[in-house]
Amino acid sequence: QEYIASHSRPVVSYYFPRGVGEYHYGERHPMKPHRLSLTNALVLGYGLDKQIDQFYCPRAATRAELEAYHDSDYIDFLARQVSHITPETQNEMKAAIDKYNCVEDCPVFTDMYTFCKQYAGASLAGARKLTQGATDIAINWSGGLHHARRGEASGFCYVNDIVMAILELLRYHPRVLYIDIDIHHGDGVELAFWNSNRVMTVSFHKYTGDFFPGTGKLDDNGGGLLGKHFALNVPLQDGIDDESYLTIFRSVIDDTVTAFQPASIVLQCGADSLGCDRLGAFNLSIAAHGSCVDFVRRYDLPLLVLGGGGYTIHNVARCWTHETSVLVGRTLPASLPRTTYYEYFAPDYALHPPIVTKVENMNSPAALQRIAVHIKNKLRYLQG
Ligand code: V1S
Ligand code: CA
Ligand code: ZN
Repeated sequence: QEYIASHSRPVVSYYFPRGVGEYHYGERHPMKPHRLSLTNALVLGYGLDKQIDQFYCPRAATRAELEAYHDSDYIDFLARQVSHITPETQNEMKAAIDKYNCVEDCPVFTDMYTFCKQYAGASLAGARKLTQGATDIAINWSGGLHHARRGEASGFCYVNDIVMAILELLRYHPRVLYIDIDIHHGDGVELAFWNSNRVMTVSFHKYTGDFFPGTGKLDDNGGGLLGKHFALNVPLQDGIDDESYLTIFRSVIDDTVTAFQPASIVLQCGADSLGCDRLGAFNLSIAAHGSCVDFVRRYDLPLLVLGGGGYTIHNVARCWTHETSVLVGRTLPASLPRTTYYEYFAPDYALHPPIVTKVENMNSPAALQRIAVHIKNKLRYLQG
């Protein structure tokens, strides 16, 4: 009996704020919260809720919780956008909207403040369960909005739930490792902990002059008195395939965990690194994206798993459903269950649709090997 208990599977908790899939950034905007409804429908359709130990509808974050990271004048601004914005009120607010970067990429939309408090509340709830030892793995697919700054919105992100969750973990854990597999650089999280030796940030991303947000070069490694060497960046080129990505991911993460010895891990699973993404240009399959999640899970450390980008929404839902199954240790049937959104998954209705290669792999094995070795050498600074 005892033997079985000590080898029992991890406790997995899942956080889905009520109605979080019903917000709209705007008709032409690529960020579609509706993908969260598709994901949740597939998770329930597959019956994964029966394997998940705790299925929560978390409360919204409070203003005080948001202010643990964000400037109060910025939160004031977000809070004032509660009612429907008319052209007249938007005109009056124009200066503030510009100041807080709530234009184009980050439009003002109906109930955006409630949306922010919901996704941030879910990440915080997960972090708290982890620090209480009440769960081993916490999943919030509505979180992972890694670009938000202390005092302004950036890249579809208004409040930085990741920074808030890491600050909560740091109350109990001496060191937290942040891993980011979204195709974009995790700049907001890197910036928040740039001067810290208690948070190591590692982002894998497309890095070319004009790709958003334009930061994250190999030699950006943290700063200040304490933070130097505690940020890692893995700049990649278009078209990276499963084998190349998994090789560099496993090498960098294994070296980082050995050198940094984190007490917990936060994993941002942006699904815009999949092939066929509307904004991305990598070539990963859902299986390979999920293998990254599985690789991190195997360290058996308290783990907070978050969403992020992902703009071909039928694949985002497939990906995060598959990853939920990886985290609970179950293999799913290849055919998708019938849900309200079944028609989104035409024509194959499969969990792992064939990925049509659109972009050539511009990452040579030699270039990737050089990056891996370079990072291995950087991690030597952490020892001793
Ligand atoms: N790539 C890209 C892209 N597309 C858009 C966009 C398109 C239509 C719209 F109606 C509104 C926005 N913006 C961008 C990027 C921002 C990408 C953010 C990724 C977020 C994440 O996945 O990492 C996490 C959730 N913005 C830009 O490239 C900036 C511009 C330079 C070009 C687009 N215009 C709208 C603003 C300026
Ligand atoms: Ca990234
Ligand atoms: Zn992204």
